[in-house]
Amino acid sequence: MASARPWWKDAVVYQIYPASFKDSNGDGLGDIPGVLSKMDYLKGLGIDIIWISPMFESPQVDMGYDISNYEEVHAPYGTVKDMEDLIAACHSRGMRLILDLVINHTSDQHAWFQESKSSRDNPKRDWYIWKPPRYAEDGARLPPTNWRSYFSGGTWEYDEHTQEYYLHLFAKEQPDLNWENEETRKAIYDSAMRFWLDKGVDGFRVDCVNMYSKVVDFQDAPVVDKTFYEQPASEFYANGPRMHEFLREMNEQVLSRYDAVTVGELPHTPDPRKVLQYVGLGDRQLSMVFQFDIVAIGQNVAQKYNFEPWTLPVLKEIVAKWQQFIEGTDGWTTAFCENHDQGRSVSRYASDAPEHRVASAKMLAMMMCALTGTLFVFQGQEIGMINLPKSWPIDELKDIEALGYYKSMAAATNNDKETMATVMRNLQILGRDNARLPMQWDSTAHAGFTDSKDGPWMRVHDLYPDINVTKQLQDPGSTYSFWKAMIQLRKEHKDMLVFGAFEIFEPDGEKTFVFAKTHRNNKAVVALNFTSDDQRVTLPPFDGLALRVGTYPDAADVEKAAAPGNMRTLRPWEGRLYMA
Ligand code: TEU
Repeated sequence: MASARPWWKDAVVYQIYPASFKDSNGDGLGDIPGVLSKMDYLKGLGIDIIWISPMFESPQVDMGYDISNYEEVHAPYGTVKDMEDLIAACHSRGMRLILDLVINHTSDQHAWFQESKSSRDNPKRDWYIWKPPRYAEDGARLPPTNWRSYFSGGTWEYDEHTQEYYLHLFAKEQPDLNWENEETRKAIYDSAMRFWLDKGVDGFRVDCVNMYSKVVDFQDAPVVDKTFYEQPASEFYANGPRMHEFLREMNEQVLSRYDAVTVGELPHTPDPRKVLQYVGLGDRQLSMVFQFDIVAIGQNVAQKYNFEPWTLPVLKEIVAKWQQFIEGTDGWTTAFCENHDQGRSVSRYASDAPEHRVASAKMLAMMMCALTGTLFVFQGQEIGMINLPKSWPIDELKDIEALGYYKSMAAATNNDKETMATVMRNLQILGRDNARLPMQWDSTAHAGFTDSKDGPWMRVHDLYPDINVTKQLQDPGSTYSFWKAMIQLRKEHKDMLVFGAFEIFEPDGEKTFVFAKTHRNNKAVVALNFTSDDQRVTLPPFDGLALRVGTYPDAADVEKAAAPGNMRTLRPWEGRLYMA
């Protein structure tokens, strides 16, 4: 039911990770003026909306997802004035800007938390989640529950001064706000949302959007991982009892008054019916969400970084499921496979071997640009950036989650050599650092990301002389040029490619992925080879299918030479798009 088509549905969104995008002042860290200097580059790629990851004032324990003041900019990134300039720079180019809305928690340095922890009877005590200790039979002090935090260890931190624990689903420096308190919610709406909406931002990517409502009787989670005391506990804090009520309130009181778009981050929600509750247009909660199945591929349920090999039918089923779940409803979906929390898609879903990585990047670009939903591209994806080199040691990693996992595994196994080698391999595939390497702009020192004498805040990928923007801008056969052409094609054929009905063929095939997108009598067929060998595929028997785009430069000639009929041979990691 493609009835309503608000402005954000056919938009292409580009995510900027400010620390790693472009340094303008030589301090080794990206910044807002750096973003401003690349606006024409983004416009040239065909981007409609920029989503910038947190650029707010923050002690940076979790790269800005720990905010100490929603109404200030992290000084090394720039000023509120720079943000106003960025809003204007987007709008003057017909583009929009969305910010990251991190309101499940604040930094422990936020003034609200400083007050809250100052005494048990402080008026803001109840703005965070405080609980008394439990005591074991031997008198040992225990946290209120055994819940595991995302960054290893428990979710409760003891405060000596007031002798209670506070809840933190992430780092102990990221205390969870108490959404049960109406005054807190109002303060969040004012400070984190209205402040920026009044300056003209066009919406938000909403961090941890389903975690605000906890099951408030705070019970222990069942033991599923005997290695640790702390246990996965998402059933007690994800999609909690008041979640939809809170989002409706937020929409009614804030978002709807500005025509703001929202894309919520929705982990722990595999059931399409539950996802639809968030994204139905009529219910006015969120515009769309990032459902997590695609990025959870290869992750273990109990210990996310324990990498598990997977097969192509798994990926195909996930893509099909989240393409089709909105059919016949008023919901909307997203197409994405990268962000700042994930390994690079070429390395995870295809091949980053030197001889295959360009083909792989183009093949994935073709897939993404043909999917229904709002399309999200993460910085560097458009040039086919890949995971960090396998040879890098743990000292090169910066992410609090990666380091937490590394330390907890070392402690649990007494630094067992074999285990720790596996841990490093897991992080090289799945670690968040993979996405956070500086953007590769050119082949000069530090990939043109910074001219700091001391180099960038995080090491630049060894392969930047090969994989960089400047080189690709000049090359019509590059990954960048392919993305640009595919984005244009997506816009020209939006009825099929952005809004069309999705159909999958041979879902069990382990080597190739063939799907169709249909709008009325028009069809697009995408055939993708997910292996490093030639593969035979059967195109669906639609009349008049003709090749429209191929990821290999000679695709048109090869197509002409193909034997009559529906069989085709795809070369390693090749993709072809046909239309009828
Ligand atoms: O992530 C929240 C989240 O649910 C996770 O999937 C996250 O990727 C983490 O790695 C869990 O294992 C958001 C942000 O995207 C992330 O960068 C932040 O660290 C987190 O919230 C806390 O704000």
